[in-house]
Amino acid sequence: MERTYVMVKPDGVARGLMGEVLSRIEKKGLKIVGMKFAVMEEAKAKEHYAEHAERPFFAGLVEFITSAPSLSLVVEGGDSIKIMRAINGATKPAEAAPGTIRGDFAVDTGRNLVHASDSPEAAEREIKIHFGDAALISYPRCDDACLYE
Ligand code: IDP
Repeated sequence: MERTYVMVKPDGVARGLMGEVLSRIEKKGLKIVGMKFAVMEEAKAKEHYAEHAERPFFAGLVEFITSAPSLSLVVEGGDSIKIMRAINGATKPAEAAPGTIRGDFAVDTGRNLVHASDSPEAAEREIKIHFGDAALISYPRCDDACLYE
């Protein structure tokens, strides 16, 4: 089973959308196997967004991500990386389709509520940054048998 890293960013927490995001993930049939509610350390935020270090929005992004609590998740399931990107919607909320989290609840790119890894390499890297060696807990769900062929 594939695993991906998902974050409800500080704007999502502040707007009371943690439950909405968790609910969409669970209803889709993906399994939450790791969860951490914390104010992200600056070093972790910089490492997480390292690919954007030279972009003009980098400093503001790191400042925002570390300004208040966020919810880190590890989500497991078939094709979970692609599926989570689809659930979140396009990076720019104006381009995010209705029915996606960003399409339904966000307006500004800098306040787009959620993150999800964009590749298997990114998922592995991001899970390591945010969960380290912490045990991830897989468990049976009673609908497992109906979700997969
Ligand atoms: P993603 O979050 O959909 O993977 P990325 O292009 O990797 O999108 O950008 C990471 C995050 O950086 C975005 O989710 C958004 O919060 C922020 N970001 C990207 N582009 C801009 C911008 O032009 N202005 C402000 N923030 C931006």
